[in-house]
Amino acid sequence: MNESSIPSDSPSLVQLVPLQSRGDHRGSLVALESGAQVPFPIARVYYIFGTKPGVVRGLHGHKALRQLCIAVAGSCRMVLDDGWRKEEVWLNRPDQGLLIGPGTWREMHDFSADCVLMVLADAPYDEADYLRDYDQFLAFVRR
Ligand code: T46
Repeated sequence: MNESSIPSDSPSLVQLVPLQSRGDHRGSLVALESGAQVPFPIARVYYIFGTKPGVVRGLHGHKALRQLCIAVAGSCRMVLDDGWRKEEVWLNRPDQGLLIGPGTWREMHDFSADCVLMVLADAPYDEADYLRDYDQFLAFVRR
């Protein structure tokens, strides 16, 4: 298979989910529930903060994990790669989530000093689900 065999109507790798912000005179609130804004059962939540300047995080794929990533403060640039094409998106809104499914290589770049990236996942942490070597990732998605 080569790049010409990718259907021209393939959906974008960047799947953004709007998260309703309930604002009033006091400020804003976003609520996340499985089956509503989050299209999977939430099994784990983690957040990344204090990332040092110039650091790139991620650099792996997952075999089965689904996740929703939200920059609840600050910003970072997410690069997604399905083994055929790459797309990128800035995460910089607490009222927007990025869905990342299995078989997607992800890299996080350009973290602002105040970035807090919160991630909701559909499974507990399992190192066996990671594809941390790019060639192994390619073999997985092109199998
Ligand atoms: C992902 C991107 C967006 C745990 O012990 N439990 C956890 O739930 C997680 C996520 C990580 N860890 C340990 C594993 C490593 O020793 O924390 C350490 C840092 O994890 P990692 O280097 O995988 O972090 P990132 O920022 O490169 O990637 C993370 C997630 O691991 C990954 O699933 O999609 O954020």
